[in-house]
Amino acid sequence: MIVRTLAECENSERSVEGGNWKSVRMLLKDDKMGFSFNITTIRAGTETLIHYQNHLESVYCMSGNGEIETIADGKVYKIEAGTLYNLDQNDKHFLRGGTEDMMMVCVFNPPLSGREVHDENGVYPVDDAS
Ligand code: 9YT
Repeated sequence: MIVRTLAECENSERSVEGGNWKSVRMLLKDDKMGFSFNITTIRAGTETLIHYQNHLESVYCMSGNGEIETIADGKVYKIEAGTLYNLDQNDKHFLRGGTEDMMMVCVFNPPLSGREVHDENGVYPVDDAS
């Protein structure tokens, strides 16, 4: 059994600062669940280019507001509390914070391994180590 609280994870190496966002990584690859589980804050008024070429991600908005634009087709989707979006096509996108910070639950498959931050193309590296 693995039990952790957000408070203890926030005050540890699990808290990763990304500039436009902060990610508290409550479950990681070495927990061997097959996915990672993060609580992410997307800061109000920011725009981030993201392209998870090596990962699928589901994102559930708990609070705040913003939008996501998929670059391939230019579609813009509103995000508010209760919205779940899924990058099932490794969709390249802009993620924009609205008038308030967004608090998101983020699940990655394959799992993140720890301190990943986006490269200049919005990509997280693949982790080949077993
Ligand atoms: C929604 C999103 O992808 N935000 C960037 C941070 C990421 N969720 C992470 O590393 O937890």
